[in-house]
Amino acid sequence: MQRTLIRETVRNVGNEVLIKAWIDVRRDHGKLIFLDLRDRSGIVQAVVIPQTSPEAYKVAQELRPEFVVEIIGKVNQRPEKNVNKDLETGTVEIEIKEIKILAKAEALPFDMGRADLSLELPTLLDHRGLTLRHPKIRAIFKVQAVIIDEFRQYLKSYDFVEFQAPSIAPAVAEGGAQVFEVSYFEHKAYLSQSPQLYKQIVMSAFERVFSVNKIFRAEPSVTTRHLTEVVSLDAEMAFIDSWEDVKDMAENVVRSILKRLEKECSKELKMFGVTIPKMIDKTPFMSLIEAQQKIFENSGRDVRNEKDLNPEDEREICEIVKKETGSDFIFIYGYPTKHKPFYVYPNPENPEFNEGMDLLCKGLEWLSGGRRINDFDQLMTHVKEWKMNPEKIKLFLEAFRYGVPPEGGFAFGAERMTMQILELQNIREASMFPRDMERIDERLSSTVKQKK
Ligand code: AMO
Repeated sequence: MQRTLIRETVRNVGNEVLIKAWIDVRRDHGKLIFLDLRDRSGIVQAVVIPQTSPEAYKVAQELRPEFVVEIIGKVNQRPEKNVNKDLETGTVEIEIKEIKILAKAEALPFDMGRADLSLELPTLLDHRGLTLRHPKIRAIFKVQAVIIDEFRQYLKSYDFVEFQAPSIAPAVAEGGAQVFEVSYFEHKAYLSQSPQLYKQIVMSAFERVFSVNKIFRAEPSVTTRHLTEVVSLDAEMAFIDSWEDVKDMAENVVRSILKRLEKECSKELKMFGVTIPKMIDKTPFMSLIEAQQKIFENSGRDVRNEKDLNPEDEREICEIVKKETGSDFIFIYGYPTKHKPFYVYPNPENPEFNEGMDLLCKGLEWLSGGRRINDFDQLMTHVKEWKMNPEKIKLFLEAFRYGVPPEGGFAFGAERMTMQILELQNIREASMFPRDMERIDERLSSTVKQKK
């Protein structure tokens, strides 16, 4: 007999089916045993009746959650009053005839059979091998997979070519001290902070490129929005007229991701009780200076001379924009040139500020990007001013020595986007195996304690 997936049971009323699944929940009602069966497609309720299936009843008595079974049973329509509206298969019930155990499971360390898995974050992550099986946890990563896939699909449809950037780099792309040094034979090397310089090199050959890469940031603090290993969705495009072309492409990518999530992940969004953030027809944008002025006028907080927005500023400006326009998104552009990486294009009319941009959503930065310097001489001036060693980036510089069109690009973190769309409290929930200062699967803090 061919296997029937659980979501197909509703189309098999009256038929005998073979189901291969995990036991999600077992309820022993004395006379009857109810089993919620779970496979990749969903959950269905099944019942074992001792009078009609004594053998199966005997097996059902020893079952526990997470046992893996193969069952043969008949799909029955449930009477109207027993329909479970919360379950996709809530109109049917499987009457089990035979059960075969494929794998046993030990008693679970916690209850996994509820709609919400209400565990403390460390427990959730320490038991990832198990908690990942919970439908609500899997929903997070289904959403993330759709985000990444739509990023790819959309850019491919606009002629962008995918490439793979290396993870071991000879130099620091973004500046700053947030890098992991690796012991690379006799040499100094770093885990890549960003595929930035590589995507610019590859763009100079292909015009339009993107990558889905891991990036590594030695973020020295423990926050709810930072990881040390991030899935970075990067794009770069040539022949732009201004940074606004980059902004528009970034906006279109995000818009198409949101649309696809609405279409394909309505079940997952419902599980989290969330709706997609509102992206209006044209996402508003303003300069950093304008944003700081608005914050000052709104709350009297004077951040007008700061070089960037801090998390509180990001929250406040998003609230102001939401009130004024209804948009959950805002682009902020024009950061102080000196405080950003050397490759960002300075505004020709006011070179103290650059043509870099960030996209914020409901108080959180999703994306960074902007126009880059494409003129070789201008780039070399920046390399000197930023006190960089040109030898370390000679591959990059060579590309620009030989003609690169006006260009720009952007990147966003898949986890940040997932976290915020599902309104998760902590970015670690949006990373399957998160890396942070305290965790590389094992908890570093507890390991350190054990060693003492
Ligand atoms: P930036 O450093 O702003 O820009 O990173 C781009 C996006 O990556 C995500 N991100 C992170 N997510 C979680 N934890 C972190 N530690 C973390 N660091 C970054 C954020 C952020 O908006 N080269 C530029 C991009 C470009 O200009 O194309 C860059 O790396 O969502």
